[in-house]
Amino acid sequence: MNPDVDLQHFMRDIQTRAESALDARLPSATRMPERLHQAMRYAVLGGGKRLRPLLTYATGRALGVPPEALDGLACAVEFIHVYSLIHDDLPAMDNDDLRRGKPTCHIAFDEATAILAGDALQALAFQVLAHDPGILVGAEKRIEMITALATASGSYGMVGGQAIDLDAVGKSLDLPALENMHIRKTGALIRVSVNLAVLSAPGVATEVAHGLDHYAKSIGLAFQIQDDILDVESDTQTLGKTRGKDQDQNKPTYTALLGLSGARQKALDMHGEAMDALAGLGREADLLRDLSRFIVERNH
Ligand code: GRG
Repeated sequence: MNPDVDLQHFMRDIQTRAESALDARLPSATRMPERLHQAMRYAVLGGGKRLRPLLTYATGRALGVPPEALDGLACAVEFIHVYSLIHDDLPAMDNDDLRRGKPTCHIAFDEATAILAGDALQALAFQVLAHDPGILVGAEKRIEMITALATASGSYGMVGGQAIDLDAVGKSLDLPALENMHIRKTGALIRVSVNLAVLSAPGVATEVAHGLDHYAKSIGLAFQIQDDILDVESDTQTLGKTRGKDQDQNKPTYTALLGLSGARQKALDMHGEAMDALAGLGREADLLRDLSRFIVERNH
């Protein structure tokens, strides 16, 4: 079998599956307050690579969890991700007008509506984890899942990483400090996308769970390094978001610290670490391997 073809099929299937799972869990655009619900649907639907859902479903496949039991988990993580994109694009943060190839939420609607849409998506994520009937675990496991997502997205995770990032504008960070920021800002949510699927599988051996967590941590960093590379090398149209923002805002990046070829090597090293972390798993984890490769080879 050609791994590229397998991955393309999987990505297409999951992107379609995630789209309808997200659609089904979002409030209807005709339900009050209509404008808020329209903004939530505008930001979530019809765009994005759905990398985090892809990781949840690929981990589930490696552990024998059926996709129906993963839909709610994948949606919860994607709702948090989209809320972070909406808020990150606001004038008070990155002040961007393009996201996923279309006007950002506050441009298409207005700033107050965009803030509220992000807030409501965050709440919806936890509502889904707490109540989604498809998630086939008991109350105790659900609480573990809610705790994991809250920790990954809160002040010790994504929001904390964003705070460190905002504070670092115009300053120089060394490599460990840059890595610490990204482990929180983008890495934590990528990591929990894998770990929620692990929590949904019964009887996962501790070494397997550790291996998957290490895989997720490694690809989280690889993802960010590639993001920095693309910010230098790609163009706005391919990225679907404004290129070169990091340099313009004088933000510390892997490319600034290591140069382009150093950053490329570091991304490959992280991919290698992710592969090693999956050594205890067989062919059932091949999609996770392919996704890691996709992360370091992607052009958007
Ligand atoms: C504002 C609460 C708050 C958090 C912001 C993660 C984050 C923290 C902001 C996202 C902004 C950003 C551009 C981060 C750099 C890397 C990143 C997460 C890019 C977007 O993720 P992709 O490439 O996006 O997976 P798609 O659109 O494909 O889902």
